[in-house]
Amino acid sequence: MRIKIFSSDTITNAMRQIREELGDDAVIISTQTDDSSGGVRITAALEVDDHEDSIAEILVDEAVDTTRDELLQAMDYHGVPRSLSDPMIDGLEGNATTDAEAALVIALRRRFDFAPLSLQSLDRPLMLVGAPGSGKTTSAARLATRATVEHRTLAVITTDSFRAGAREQLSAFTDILETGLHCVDGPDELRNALDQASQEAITIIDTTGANPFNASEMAALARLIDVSGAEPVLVFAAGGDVAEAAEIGSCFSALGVRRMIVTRLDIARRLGAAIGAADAGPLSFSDVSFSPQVARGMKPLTPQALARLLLRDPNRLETGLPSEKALAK
Ligand SMILES: Nc1nc2c(ncn2[C@@H]2O[C@H](COP(=O)(O)OP(=O)(O)OP(=O)(O)O)[C@@H](O)[C@H]2O)c(=O)[nH]1
Ligand SMILES: [Mg+2]
Repeated sequence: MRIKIFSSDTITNAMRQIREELGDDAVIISTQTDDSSGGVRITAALEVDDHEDSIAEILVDEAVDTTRDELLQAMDYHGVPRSLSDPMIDGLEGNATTDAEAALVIALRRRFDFAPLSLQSLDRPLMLVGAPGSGKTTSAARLATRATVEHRTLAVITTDSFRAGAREQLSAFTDILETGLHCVDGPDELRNALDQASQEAITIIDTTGANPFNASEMAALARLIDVSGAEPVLVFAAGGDVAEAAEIGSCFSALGVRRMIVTRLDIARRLGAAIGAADAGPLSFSDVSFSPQVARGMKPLTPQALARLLLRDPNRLETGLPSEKALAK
């Protein structure tokens, strides 16, 4: 029940105020003459069920629209095209929540798969593939470290006989891990190296960077995937153009890639490209790295973590620009 007192010079004016404010359902409880002003004081009441109203508000109201706006704003910041963010967020109807993070977790789970690289569940070698410089060798070193920490037998192979210093880059880590590095040149040597590796070993294969838009490089990579029977995992550097990333995701998906490690989260502020690549593949999100240091490792990317990354307030992220104080020094 809402009760309110209306004062006016005439009954007609007071009644008009009551109708405007409380509507036609208002009931008049009392009418009094106001001795001090010579006008009238009318006490009116409106029967409302506050309890039901509060539930109705929680179910569907502007608060939910605000959540939708907040999510769209975050997706816009990351450069996620509306053709992707609109259906993701529209699909939330019926899951109305005022908690943006919880809502985004629901939307992300619906649209994407999350499949962390758990060494326990591997039933075939892992082959790290991707564009030049995306972080394949560093990811191979991180996975090798993870296998060593988990006391697993390890076999590390590189097919990168192309780039100067590529073998040395990886052997610097395999030496520390006290495991050998098998360097192979071409599909036949790869097949032989795999035949010699222990069946129990976690086998990690590093590859030469492949330009996704170069047919002969992709054909050579397809052949390596084919002879090895390995699971090809895309290593994708966060940041960059969203449309380009979607094409990269599709090109590697055509070779049988189904999941993706996202590197350089520390360098990229916008995650639209990673989202676009995953969506176009489609590719599942597996792990992420966020440091040039191998020792920092990789972490599984959960829907909750991705939601939190997408909802970070851009105004509170470090810019890397020197502060006035630092410049004054
Ligand atoms: N800041 C940052 N740097 C990274 C990350 N992951 C890898 N890097 C750096 O990125 C550079 C390239 O990494 P690599 O692992 O050599 O990349 P790659 O895909 O093997 O390169 P190619 O073999 O030449 O195709 C190196 O300097 C790494 O230290 C990351 O998560 N954050
Ligand atoms: Mg490399």
